[in-house]
Amino acid sequence: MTDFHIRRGAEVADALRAGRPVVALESTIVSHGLPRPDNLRVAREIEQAVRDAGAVPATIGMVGGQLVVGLDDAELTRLATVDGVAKLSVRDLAVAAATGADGATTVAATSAVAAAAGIRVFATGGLGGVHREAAHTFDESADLTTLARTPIAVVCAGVKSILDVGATLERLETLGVGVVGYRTRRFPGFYLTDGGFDLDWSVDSPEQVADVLAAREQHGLHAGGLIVANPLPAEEQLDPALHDRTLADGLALLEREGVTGKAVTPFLLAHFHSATEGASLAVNVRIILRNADLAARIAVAASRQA
Ligand code: PSU
Ligand code: MN
Repeated sequence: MTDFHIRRGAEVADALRAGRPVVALESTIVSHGLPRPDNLRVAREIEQAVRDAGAVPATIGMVGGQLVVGLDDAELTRLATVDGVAKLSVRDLAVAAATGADGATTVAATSAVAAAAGIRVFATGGLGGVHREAAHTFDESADLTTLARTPIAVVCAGVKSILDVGATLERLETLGVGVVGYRTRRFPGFYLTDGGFDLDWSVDSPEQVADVLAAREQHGLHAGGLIVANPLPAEEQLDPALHDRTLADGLALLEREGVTGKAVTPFLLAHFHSATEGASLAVNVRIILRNADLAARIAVAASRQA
């Protein structure tokens, strides 16, 4: 029988065995969320941000049908530069493995693989969620349903502002996914500091997030994910007027060009990056680097408690 086991990179395997802090990172932002050639540079910077805060980065992706937790630099380069890298949600993983595909894992797939590999903390930019036309299109990211059953903490700047943020928060409640603000009681809106909705809970330190994870595990009552929503400082956000204009144009373009399904998110992100002449890209990179730093500090705090 062919061997489809998940491969851990050497450094990640050593760290997990020794109980040292590890942070999972996704590859869809690298292959589909950020424009070339910045994507590869940023992917390396994200890993460095995790290292600088004292944890081992484990970027997850699929290379030639092999699921890898902790891509090496050649593998990361391949997923960032080769054409035809598939966008893999959880349902795609087995088919992609069996057909020997190259693939980038979304938040959903990265969470599932990371949790299976024993990683408890994951950093990304913004979650997928309920799209604005979801009442008609039923377009809701599998990120939400996957987090309902996957025990991992995801550090993100809320959900992408291209989505219906209020509907996404309602779905997260229904699905039993925990949501805490990091030093805020407002849910962040990715490019924007404030996504327009209140949160019930706020935490103040990496240690407190580690306490939440410990309580969950000891109670054994909550099997799903925990979203740690880390907003950009207001002075670093995308200009809200520019944001709203760009989004309105992007949604109109989406409709005109008939873009649907899994192409929607990459299309809108690419539109932002070109229409704002790189301003949204700079903000996007800041978001990810800040989340990588916080995730690493949470992983360090959690490993000290163990
Ligand atoms: N956030 C970003 N850039 C991205 C994504 C999120 O800043 O590229 C990706 C994530 O991988 C997320 C996916 O899981 O978009 C959601 O896609 P969809 O809406 O098709 O589920
Ligand atoms: Mn979708």
